[in-house]
Amino acid sequence: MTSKITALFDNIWKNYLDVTPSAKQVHQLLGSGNDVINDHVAYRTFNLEKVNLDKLAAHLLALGYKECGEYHFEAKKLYAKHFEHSDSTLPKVFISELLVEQLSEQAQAIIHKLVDGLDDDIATREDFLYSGAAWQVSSTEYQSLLSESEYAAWLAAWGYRANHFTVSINHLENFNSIEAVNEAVKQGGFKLNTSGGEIKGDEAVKLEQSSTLADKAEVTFSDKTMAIPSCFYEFAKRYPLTDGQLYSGFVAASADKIFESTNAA
Ligand code: OOG
Ligand code: NI
Repeated sequence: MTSKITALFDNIWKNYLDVTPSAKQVHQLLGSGNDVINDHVAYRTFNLEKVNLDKLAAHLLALGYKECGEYHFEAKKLYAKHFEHSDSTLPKVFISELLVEQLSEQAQAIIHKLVDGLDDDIATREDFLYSGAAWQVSSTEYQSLLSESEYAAWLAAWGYRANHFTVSINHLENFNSIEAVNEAVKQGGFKLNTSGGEIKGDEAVKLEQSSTLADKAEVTFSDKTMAIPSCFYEFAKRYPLTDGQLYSGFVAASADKIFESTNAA
């Protein structure tokens, strides 16, 4: 089972690096051998039957992951869950879905057109979590979604791939604090997401997080090719609860700001 999971995350990581070259450099900058462990990987989707959160989660549940927490983001019109594996060296997975029915009629029409064209069983395919966008979207549809929901636009352009990987600061040998990680990343020439401050959360909520601003990569829209924000890299430091175990959940107020790492700079 573990080798199947390792192979899955290897594929997801390669597919992520295709559009996030900075992640490889940041990985090298922070790591000193085999100490770069992924705290979590994140996915985005629409809450439409064919591709909803549960369809993505099915891939993880089949590999022994368990559902562990749920989160609501009212302003961004999102719902999310996170999944954990009993093997704590495996990354947690955070999956959010856009509540499509809460968008304008125009945005809903674009999104339904994308998803309606997909095969009914698309989400069950073995490579679904690293398959990208199987639909055709035009740059005007992208811009139209962008004016209403950055999340919807990102998802229309990039589809099913990891939105980000996350370095577990707890496991790094050369770094102990999120401040030191942030300094090294900035010194390396990479920009951080400053929405809500560079550091989201604190010891009181048992989780500190920061992230790069997404790279830019070319998307082949149906009418033209254009470089837009792709994916980002996150850094997380977890603190122990009173039982000595590291907090394993997410913090909605922090996540709300992490979503903004794919905003255009
Ligand atoms: C997910 C944002 C939330 C976290 O660690 O709080 C998140 C996203 O940007 O899709 O990953
Ligand atoms: Ni994250």
